[in-house]
Amino acid sequence: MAAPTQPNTPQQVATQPPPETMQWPDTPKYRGFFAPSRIEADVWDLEVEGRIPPELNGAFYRAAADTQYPPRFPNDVYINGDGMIHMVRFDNGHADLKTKFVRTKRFELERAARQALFGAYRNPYTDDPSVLGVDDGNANTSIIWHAGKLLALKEAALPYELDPVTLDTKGVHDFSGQIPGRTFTAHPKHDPRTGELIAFAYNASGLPDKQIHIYEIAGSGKVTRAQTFEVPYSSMVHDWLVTRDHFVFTISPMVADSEQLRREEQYFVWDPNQGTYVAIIPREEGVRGIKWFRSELLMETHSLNAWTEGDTLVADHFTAKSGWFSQFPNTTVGPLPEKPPFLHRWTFDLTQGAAHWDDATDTYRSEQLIASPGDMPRVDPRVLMEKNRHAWIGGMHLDEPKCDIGPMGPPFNSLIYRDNDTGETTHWAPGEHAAPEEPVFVPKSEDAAEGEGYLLALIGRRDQNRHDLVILDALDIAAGPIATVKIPFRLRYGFHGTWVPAEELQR
Ligand code: V55
Ligand code: FE
Repeated sequence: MAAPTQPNTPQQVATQPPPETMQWPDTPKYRGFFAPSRIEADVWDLEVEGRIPPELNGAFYRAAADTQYPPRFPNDVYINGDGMIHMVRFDNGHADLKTKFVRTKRFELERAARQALFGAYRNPYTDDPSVLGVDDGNANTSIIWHAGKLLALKEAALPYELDPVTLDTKGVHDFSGQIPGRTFTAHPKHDPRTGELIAFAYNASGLPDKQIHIYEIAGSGKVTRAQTFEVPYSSMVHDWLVTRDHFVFTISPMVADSEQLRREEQYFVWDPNQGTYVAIIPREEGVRGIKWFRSELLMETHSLNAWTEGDTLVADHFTAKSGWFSQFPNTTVGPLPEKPPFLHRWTFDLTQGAAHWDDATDTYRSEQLIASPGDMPRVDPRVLMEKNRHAWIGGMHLDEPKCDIGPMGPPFNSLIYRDNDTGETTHWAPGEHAAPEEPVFVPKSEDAAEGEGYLLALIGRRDQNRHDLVILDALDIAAGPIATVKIPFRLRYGFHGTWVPAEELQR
């Protein structure tokens, strides 16, 4: 085991005096464009270059980690920041901005104390004794709309429900007590045919454990099925793949261990000797029909889409041949370089696979789909779980200059489109001082063909210390924005978002 970067014990942490000045750590992720923004604002009628399509009526929501107080550990992971929601409401050619922190229990307690009380990411042993046992959810990773509710998600805790108009926090959403655990993924999938939300939870006990729970939640909010299966080791399971007929989990050795948590602050440690496994679970039969495969050592970052055709399962996702060392640098074998994620297509023969991971073999095909590294993929949500034609990603396009103001944030210089029928890609780059964040697809109308619609993405204008929200023709992103909505200040760069049509909001 590598030496922890910041050894500590709960006692040491608890006796730290409260900070006398309000100051961010002097590290790159708290400096310049990457410093917390913390601005809660209403800006009506944002300046627009070009013309917002009048049929674009609804709200773009996005979750970010915008730290309220200096962390108790200067090397705290970025993803431990407080949930901040960015909303741009589109109304008949106009765009209004609202930003607000999620009032989590943690946020409210820390605000009252005027300092951080929660310690390292998911590590209760590093929290101030005054908050022991308090839910540490920070609702900073994604935001979804389900059963008429706006939910801000963090995989380490349960969702928080927000008012979709005011962004006021309504409280923790535990699905009316229908799910047993303390956690819920930030990457549930909407089944476009049934309106169901298909979700999972790992480490649902609140500490490292080897169970994964799968939930099927009806459009009404009723949990119709909950199942549990076991994995070879406890590790980060950030995203997954869902087809109409199967659930696919990539289990990578970014492992979590309770003993380690007591000894050091970091929740995850990369153990390359443990290997990578893939679990495929038939949706109808359930976990009894689980099949295990082996993979070369890698980590899935985010999934694009997957589908089942007879005995073949196709899974398109970003995988990196390393752990996520920028967040969790400890490994069991000393320093290792972090490798970027690339979009890969995995093809499985479902007649293969083993009932137990010990017997699994490496019997699938893997092919790289896009030459440039990237992440934050999107398909038209109406074709999720079946074969899609169109795909969009954030990418580091090899032919474009790297954003020259770094090093933090999504390392993208472009939005990239890929046609699944021809394999061709096109892209749009916002300029060398700018970095796009995750794109969100909005169909032109409910019955528009797949891909007919708009691609919305926040662009960090790093030289101007502010953001733009661009609207691109999703099938012609190379043409550049149809409209650029100018945000007059800097948002802290964020993660995942969604679009909710006006008709849904009014219901
Ligand atoms: C990720 C993000 C998280 C998290 C765990 O992108 C993994 C991966 C933003 O929070 O808590
Ligand atoms: Fe994610």
